[in-house]
Amino acid sequence: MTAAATAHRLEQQLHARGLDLCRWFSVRRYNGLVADTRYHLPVGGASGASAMAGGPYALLVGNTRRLWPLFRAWCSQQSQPLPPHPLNAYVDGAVEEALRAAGVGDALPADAVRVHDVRYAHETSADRLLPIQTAAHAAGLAYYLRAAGLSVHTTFGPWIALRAVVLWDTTSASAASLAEWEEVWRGLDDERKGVAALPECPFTDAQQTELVDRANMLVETCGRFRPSYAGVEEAAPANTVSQMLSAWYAASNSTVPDEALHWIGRVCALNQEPVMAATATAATPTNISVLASCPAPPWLGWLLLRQRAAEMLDIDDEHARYSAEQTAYHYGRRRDLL
Ligand code: B12
Repeated sequence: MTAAATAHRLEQQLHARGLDLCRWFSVRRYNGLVADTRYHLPVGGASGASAMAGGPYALLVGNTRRLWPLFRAWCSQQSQPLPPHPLNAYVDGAVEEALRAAGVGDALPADAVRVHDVRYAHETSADRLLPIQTAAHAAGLAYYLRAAGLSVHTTFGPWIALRAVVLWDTTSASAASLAEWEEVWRGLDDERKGVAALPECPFTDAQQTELVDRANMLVETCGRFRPSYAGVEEAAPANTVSQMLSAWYAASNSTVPDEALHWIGRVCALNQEPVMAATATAATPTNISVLASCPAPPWLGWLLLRQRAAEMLDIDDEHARYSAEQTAYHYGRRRDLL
């Protein structure tokens, strides 16, 4: 298989597993954005020696809402109980399978450009943590509004997740293999205009201020909230969902769109007792009184931050936003939704 066909096949294989956002980026460009050398990626592969002038490139892998049904289907095929972090396990397996199917790992001859490492977004140990939002920025995939901790995509807005970075070793590659891959990467660079320039901020100054202020406030008020990584106890909810929504939108001088209100209601209710979930599942956009008594979950602010960002960018909710079930799982970690 030629290098171009291999690259194409890899992306196809990832896409088929719900990892539908793939972008190549220059490792040098990424390193150039990150002052802290602890987070730098090797420019030449495992040994760090540089073998290419402009490269190498790495492949950033992420997903939109498309992942959810495929992940659910995978869960239903697993023996119970599911692993402690089912989504991480799914992503690990999906990337490994895609690499195997594309034949880019150990199957390649020693003098070929080959994959030598995959850095997953969920690896948080000091020696493996990768600021993947910066990689997505370097790749032109999503603008990183650092002060609010948000990566936003042109089409999907904040409704994306970043999953992994695939690193290629070029150090022991033959000149022929190197030349072939350089051509692929050069082609990709030209083809995808986003890669040629860093993404521009899609928010106005006022919008940025709102998002950053909100994010800072959330860090102060729910700083203790650690949804998945540390297992720290969640802060107790102070308000009902309705009260919190009113306060947020009043402060933004806007009103929550009816359809978003319905969706938020469903997300919150799915995290409540089954009886509340059943009520909300049946709720229509005009029958959302259920929210008046539904206690605001501790993560609601983080969800509203994303919802506000999506509203500012005029994101097409129907095609971009996560389903209520997916959102409820990501934020509330209800394993019974799997
Ligand atoms: C640790 C972590 C958390 C922690 C702490 C978060 C924090 N911000 O401190 C906790 C558990 C609280 C958390 C919570 C959530 N998280 Co989180 N989290 C992470 C994780 C694993 C690492 C973040 C990190 O520590 N990075 C390292 C630091 C040093 O990087 P940095 O702050 O970006 O700093 C670098 C840049 O500033 C760069 N830099 C310097 N100058 C410049 C200049 C430019 C122009 C650029 C671009 C960069 C740049 O240099 C710095 C490094 O030296 C990432 C995945 C990952 N691997 O990145 C997900 C991630 C950031 N989380 C994510 C999400 C969605 C959440 C939650 C909403 C999840 C949830 N279920 O509720 C919540 C909400 C909290 C929030 N802040 O938004 C998503 C964000 C996706 C998106 N579209 O934006 C990520 C990317 C995971 C994913 N799979 O997609 N998270």
